[in-house]
Amino acid sequence: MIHTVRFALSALVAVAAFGSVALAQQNHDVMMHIEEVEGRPVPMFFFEPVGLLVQPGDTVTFVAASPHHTATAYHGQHVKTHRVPDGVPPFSSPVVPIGESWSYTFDVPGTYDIWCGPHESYGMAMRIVVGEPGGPAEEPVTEFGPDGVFAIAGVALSQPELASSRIVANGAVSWTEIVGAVLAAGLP
Ligand SMILES: [Cu+2]
Repeated sequence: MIHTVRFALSALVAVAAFGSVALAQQNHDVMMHIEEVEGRPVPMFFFEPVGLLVQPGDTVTFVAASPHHTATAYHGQHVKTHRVPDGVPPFSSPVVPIGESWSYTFDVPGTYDIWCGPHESYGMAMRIVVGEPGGPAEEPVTEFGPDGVFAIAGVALSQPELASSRIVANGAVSWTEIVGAVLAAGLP
């Protein structure tokens, strides 16, 4: 009997502790989309939202609403321009099949630029601000080659709508806010 009561109490404490953690640390969904564009042979590949503010300790779940995307840090160890805060490991999802998802917890404050392995050259990149802006992703994109922010991805991340101060002010930036500029820049 005493044992049962102790068990019930410890379960209650565990629920209380989990509850407070769940309140403090939020989860955010980012969808990974493919969408046909009228009059164009190649569809758009994009993250929605394309700009997102989270707090340190928050988790972002990248949901593959369409096939074969990744969420990959612009990190020097990926042989790319380094555009995540110092001390952040070279994280990457595997290729996420349609209907599945991959989650990453952002602990280090600063600005993170992220690309999709298969679709970077089509403009599939996004920016996440963790807490407050900072780090190398605050610098303008200057390298648009394969080792930089490749092709249309560099165009997407250079849009003024994706300025980290604006991401902080708005909480999120939709792909619809930059799609016109991205298409105009020469998406196939
Ligand atoms: Cu993709």
